[in-house]
Amino acid sequence: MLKIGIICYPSVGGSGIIATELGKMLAKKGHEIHFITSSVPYRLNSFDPNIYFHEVEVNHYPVFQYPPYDLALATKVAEVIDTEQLDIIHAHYALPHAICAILAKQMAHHQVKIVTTLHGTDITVLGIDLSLKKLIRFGIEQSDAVTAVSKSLVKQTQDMIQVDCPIRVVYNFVNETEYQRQKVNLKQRYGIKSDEKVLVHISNFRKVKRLEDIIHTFHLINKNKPARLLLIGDGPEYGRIHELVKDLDLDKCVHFLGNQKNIPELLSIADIKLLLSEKESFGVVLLEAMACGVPCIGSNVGGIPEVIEDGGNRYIEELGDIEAFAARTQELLDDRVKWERFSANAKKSVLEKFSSERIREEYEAIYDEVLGKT
Ligand code: GMT
Repeated sequence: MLKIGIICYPSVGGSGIIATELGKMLAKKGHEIHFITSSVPYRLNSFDPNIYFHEVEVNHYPVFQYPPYDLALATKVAEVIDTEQLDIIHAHYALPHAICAILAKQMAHHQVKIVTTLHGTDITVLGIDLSLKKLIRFGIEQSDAVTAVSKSLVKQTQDMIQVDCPIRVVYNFVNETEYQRQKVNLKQRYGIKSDEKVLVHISNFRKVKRLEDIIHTFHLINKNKPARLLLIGDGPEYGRIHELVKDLDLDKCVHFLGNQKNIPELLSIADIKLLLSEKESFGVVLLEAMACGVPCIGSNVGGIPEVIEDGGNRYIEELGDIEAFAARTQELLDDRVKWERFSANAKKSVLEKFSSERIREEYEAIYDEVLGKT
């Protein structure tokens, strides 16, 4: 059994969820897991004697204009490597987490291997700040193994960073026991009629998520027959999208729910999930919906087509093509037999292609390989 340190963002985002769920699964298998982050990860909600949490504290010295979180993290990681005699550091994101892990490895006395998982936003950041390219390349090349969450992200990373090392694809997964369609009566609680159709979108409301496309697609659907749209999450676009909803006179049928914990329950009243982003290396929210039997309509961007394959029927349309998104959504809403087929295919895909057990084994094989155990 291994001692594994996990560095991730503790917040609601997909990368933090994947890192935490992976840690929980590894702990169940008997590995000793050490989360090293600024606060207890959002999904670390159950007790396991194999799971430890090491909080990174940042002191606010007046001499620094910005608190040096990355340095505090590297110092803490080095400390945990030595005190806990870690075998592996699994860094989620090259920037800053792999960089901190590399620095920590050099400071620590105990030998450790670094596995880095790329989640996509590194590459997005690079599109904005090219000066970071060398640093991201360094983080990737100095890791003992690097994974990315989709083939598309591997290609994008190679194209943009020209790294001189292999990057393997390890897909994301969901906790299948938690994410299942449940018999819930939530529709009534939101004042939704039992025969009214429900669309859902979940994100951190960043510009790349193209929430205006979600609203315009819903607007077209709603013109045909009154429906509801649940918007779950929060972020920088909230105010602007709220205005748009008001301007289109949709405020009675669009529900802004903010960040929610009971996602499987909410997905259980949904008919269709929309993810129309302009950048998306994977889209964990798609898997969450699929696990609850909710068919997904997505933009043909990044890893989205790897997650929602067409399976003989198109789920994917070109970025920004509101009419096409609305037509596909309407098609599924109007044809129950087709909807049932899509719903069943979605669940099957989660259990087969994205099985959590399988993904855990893939990561374990990588850990063993870098430790020279295979
Ligand atoms: O999408 C975001 O802004 C959040 C970000 C994160 O750190 O969770 O998501 C990235 O990682 C997720 C987990 O691998 C992927 O499902 C998301 O597609 C990816 N986001 C982008 O590529 C924009």
